[in-house]
Amino acid sequence: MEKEHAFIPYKRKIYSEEEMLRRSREFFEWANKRRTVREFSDKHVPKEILENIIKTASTAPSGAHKQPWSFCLVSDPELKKQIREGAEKEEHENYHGRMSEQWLQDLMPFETNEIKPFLEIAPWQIVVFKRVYELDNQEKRNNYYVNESVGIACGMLLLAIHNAGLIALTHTPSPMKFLTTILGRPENERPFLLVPVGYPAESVKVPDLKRKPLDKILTFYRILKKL
Ligand code: IYR
Repeated sequence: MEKEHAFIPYKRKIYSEEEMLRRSREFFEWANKRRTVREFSDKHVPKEILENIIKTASTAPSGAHKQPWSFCLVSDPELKKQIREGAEKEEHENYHGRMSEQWLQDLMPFETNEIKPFLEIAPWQIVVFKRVYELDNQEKRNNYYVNESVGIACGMLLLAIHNAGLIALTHTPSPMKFLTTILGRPENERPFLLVPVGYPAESVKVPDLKRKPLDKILTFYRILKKL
């Protein structure tokens, strides 16, 4: 079997433990400031910023380095309107029958409903597609761990948006097939996430959420004592 990639040296800067402690704490404190925001300003954001954010997302690891993602960047008002209409149609069904009582109750603190103005107001929508296989001269070639790979890329996308000083909403209108049709995506792609990006609306508020403390999410395993 032919080797596709040569191996090259990889060196990275090593920090002192003190420096690592400081960097990791500061990075956490900064990441902890990220919030999902549902109200956007229509203020323009230059395209190159979005391109850099998407380039960052595409540095994510992926199964067999297949990079099974496609990002669609939408700013056209007519397309945004079509996407809003498609999403609101599905969400109407969700909020009026498809979602369980328990689900609706769990969503109460977020005050969400089927009306999605942010899909038109935010200057950009990033529509992330996962590529379930590749087409190589009509032949299907497998991608691997597609959900994991695209999920990680989306996490990195959200942090890159936060780093640029912008806000995002991870929106998953369900089902999302209308996005394939509106954006004319090929048969090997499935919609994964819809991410409006922009500045927050003036004096915007977010729910007063608390994140789980470490002892609720982390189980630490000590070295087992030999008998
Ligand atoms: N997709 C719907 C409902 C929704 C579901 C969950 I889980 C959320 O965390 C938020 C919303 C909507 O976007 O309104």
